Amino acid sequence: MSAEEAELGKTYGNLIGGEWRAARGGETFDSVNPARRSEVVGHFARSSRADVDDAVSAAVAAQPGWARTPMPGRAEVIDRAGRLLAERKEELARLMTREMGKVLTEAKGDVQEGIDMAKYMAGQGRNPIGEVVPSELRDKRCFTERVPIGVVGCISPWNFPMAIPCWKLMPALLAGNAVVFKPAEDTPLMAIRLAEILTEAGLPPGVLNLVTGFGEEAGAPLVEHPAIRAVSFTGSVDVGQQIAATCGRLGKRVSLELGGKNAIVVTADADIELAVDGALWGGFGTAGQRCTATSRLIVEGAVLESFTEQLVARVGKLRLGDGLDPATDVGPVINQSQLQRIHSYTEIGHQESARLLTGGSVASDGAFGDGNFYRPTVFGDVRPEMRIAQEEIFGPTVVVIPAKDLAESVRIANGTRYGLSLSIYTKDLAKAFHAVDLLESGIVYVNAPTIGAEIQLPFGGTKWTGNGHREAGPTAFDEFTEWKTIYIDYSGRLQRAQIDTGRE
Ligand code: UN1
Repeated sequence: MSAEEAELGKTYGNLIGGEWRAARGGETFDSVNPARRSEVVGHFARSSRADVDDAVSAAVAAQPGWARTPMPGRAEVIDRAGRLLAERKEELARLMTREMGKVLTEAKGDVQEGIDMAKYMAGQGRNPIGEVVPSELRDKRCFTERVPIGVVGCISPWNFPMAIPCWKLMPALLAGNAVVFKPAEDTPLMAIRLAEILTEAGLPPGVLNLVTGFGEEAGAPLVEHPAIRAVSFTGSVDVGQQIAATCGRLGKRVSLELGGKNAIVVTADADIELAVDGALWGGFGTAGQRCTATSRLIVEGAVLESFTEQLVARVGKLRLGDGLDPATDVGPVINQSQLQRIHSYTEIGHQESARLLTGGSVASDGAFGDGNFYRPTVFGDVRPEMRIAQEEIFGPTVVVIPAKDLAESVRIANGTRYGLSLSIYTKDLAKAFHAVDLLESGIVYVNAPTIGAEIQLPFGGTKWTGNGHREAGPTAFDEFTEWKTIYIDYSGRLQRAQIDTGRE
């Protein structure tokens, strides 16, 4: 047994007030390797309301002291965490591939995104946190300051088990909040590793608390807890709606990063080979399990045949397998219920009379049988209103939708309830800028696929994708801070704003 294998199958607790503890109910659940379900990655605390209550109490106790730590001091902790992530990048990435399934190069990219966020946030720790603004009165100074919200809840998805927790935790902590973190039940070990690293980096006990478990049992009590002042959630539209409703009722701030039905528009003048490269990476990278995954290809008639032919030939050559095998292009999907859901969309595509061009089945022969493998799938002859062209599949399935010109392509691209990431392939500068103007999404790419966001820019989407917030980039603090406006009058007399200003 390798040292890496010896790490598997251990039992882990929650992090509460700086201590690792089992769930109060004593129950656990397993995280298994999606490429080999017989391999148990670990046993994790199955938390319930009582554990959430403990975690929130620890956070409430720790938050004022953390908020009083100077921001550059808080930034030092994030900086050290970034260094530890970098030192352990390979080891963490390998563990991530075992727990989540993505191929090793992508798992390294996921850890790198966390490292990038740490570096960026550490730098932000010495940036201005407000502005001095002129007053209309003499001898009066006005300024603003960003202050922490208090205790915040972060609920993260399984598809980016290191990057997305870093997007949430690092700005939340740097801003001076205490956090209760509930990671997705499919990837608890990555969350535990991140919590260990932040602890080792010097985060005081109780500033970050981690509860593992399921949405209804641990996530819902976290969202409902009266001491949680803001919730940051990335996941499905259905759960996002429930969280938003609860937060609306309880008067809490909520930021949502939900689904996508992202598209690449391929114009007649595009570099077709480049567009096929983009469609392959955007559609089948991470087995299509990114919010930003390219799931629609909107192709102008003149290049439809050549584009589709090249795409299908290349998809047919993608190698499905264990993400730890360097020969693998497409890894497994996260769990069996997702596997069934992805296949149900193939059935829907058939019912809708779309044409299956390749894939369309669960791979179950030989070693595939122990994992959750779906063959990379392409549907042609797809009309924009079909369910396979409207609903998020979150798997290795793409649809090709014919369009006659740019105006129609843009209409189709904008014609879903989502607005995360849209792209255009063209050599025509004017078309590229028209697309930038007209595409209704938080992120637009030109001559690149819909995936590949960098952490120093805002990330998020319009319409059902979100509720107006953006993660990462200079906007990262908006989610996790309140603005405080301060007026200081040193005139020594009563000065009335709007009135004592010398105006009639
Ligand atoms: C997600 O799909 O949930 O832009 C996040 C990208 C990655 C992040 C994706 N940097 O594809």
